[in-house]
Amino acid sequence: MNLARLQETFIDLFGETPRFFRAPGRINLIGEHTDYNDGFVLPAAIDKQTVVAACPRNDRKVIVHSLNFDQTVEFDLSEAPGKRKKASNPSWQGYVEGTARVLEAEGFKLSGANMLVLSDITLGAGLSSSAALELAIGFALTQISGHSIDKLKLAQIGQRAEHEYAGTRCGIMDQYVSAFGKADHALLLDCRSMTSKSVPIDATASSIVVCESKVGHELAVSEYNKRRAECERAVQILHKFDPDFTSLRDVPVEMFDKLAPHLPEAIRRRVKHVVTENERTREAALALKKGDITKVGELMYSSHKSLKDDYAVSCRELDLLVDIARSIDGTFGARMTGGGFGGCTVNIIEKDLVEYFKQTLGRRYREETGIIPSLHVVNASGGVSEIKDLTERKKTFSLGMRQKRTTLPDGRYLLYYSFDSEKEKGGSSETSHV
Ligand code: GAF
Repeated sequence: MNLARLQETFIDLFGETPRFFRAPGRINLIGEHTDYNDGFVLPAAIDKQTVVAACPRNDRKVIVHSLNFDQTVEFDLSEAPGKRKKASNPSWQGYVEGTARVLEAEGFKLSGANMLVLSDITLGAGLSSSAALELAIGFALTQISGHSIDKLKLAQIGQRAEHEYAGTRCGIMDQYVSAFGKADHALLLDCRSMTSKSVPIDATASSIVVCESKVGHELAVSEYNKRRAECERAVQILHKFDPDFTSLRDVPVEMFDKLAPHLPEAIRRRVKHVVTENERTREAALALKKGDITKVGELMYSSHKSLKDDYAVSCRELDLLVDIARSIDGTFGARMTGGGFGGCTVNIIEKDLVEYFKQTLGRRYREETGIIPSLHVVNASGGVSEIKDLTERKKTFSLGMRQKRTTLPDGRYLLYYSFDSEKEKGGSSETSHV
């Protein structure tokens, strides 16, 4: 679906001409599970995004229709939020209602709104579809209510919505990069000072390829929160040895080596990952700046190993994707990206060998697992914005995507999607198989 069609659909549903807002998903080159430890991350916003068409209403009702889910969410800002999540609420309601409620709690008085949402970020694939939704909704609501909002504030509001309404105690990385992303650049974000430096990504010789494993795990949120709690416990223990340790960011690798025997086994491994990952991330940013992609790739492999062995957030499918990628000519580096337990890998591939890489990885992953992965080249893009340019509005850049999932007895789930644009073109829809 293109934006002109989205506009027509909005007019059919709500009888008015909307304004358009967009916020991107992200990949993270390196720096995983370091953001909530005040550490360093190196993500890039990507050219996959969530678009929100929006108009203000005269009352305080917010009505949001998702074209991806073909579901509508409705709530009234003049009424207190429901205390308990209702089982009948769509899964994405928390992100939308949470963002609106937190905006109000932070002093942004909102008008009611009619909104239509369309995203081409695969949901639940580790590409930060939830942060993109929070940012696009938050930006749309503030703009149509006549407020200006600082992008850092918007990112923090999205993060708070995720904590309080979706139950994930996430860090700031996803919302920050969805707000501040820059075309052709990654951001080296210092999650303590909340400042970032943009690092150019030279796309002349290599490409970033995302590979969606099409698996996830029901336990991803609880395991994520558990890792965060383990890091907090580690800080409590280490603080006794040095009162300057207020987060794992403060622990240098040499100090970790000395203090490691004082930590319980599982916690020791979590800390090892975080302190070494912070070092790798700063090194990778320097290497990227110098155009040393071979070095960036080596650091990505080390990051994956650390996430697998010490942080224990990988899974069989992600490990397999990284192992296969590593054996293919033209691969500089590969690693899981995002929270883990499924989702996707990010790969840096020699530009001329991208098609070969996609075919080989796709075929071999399917042979081993029976699942057809989704592979796509992504480009670093800009952060949240209003789409004002009429020509951009007419441009086709967004796929309507419907998604279903099947939960397996062991708690893993498989994602199935179909793309409207493929159907429109008469092509076949894409599914995963076991
Ligand atoms: C998820 C979270 F939302 C981020 O804050 C970050 O912690 C990431 O997992 C792991 O690096 O995407």
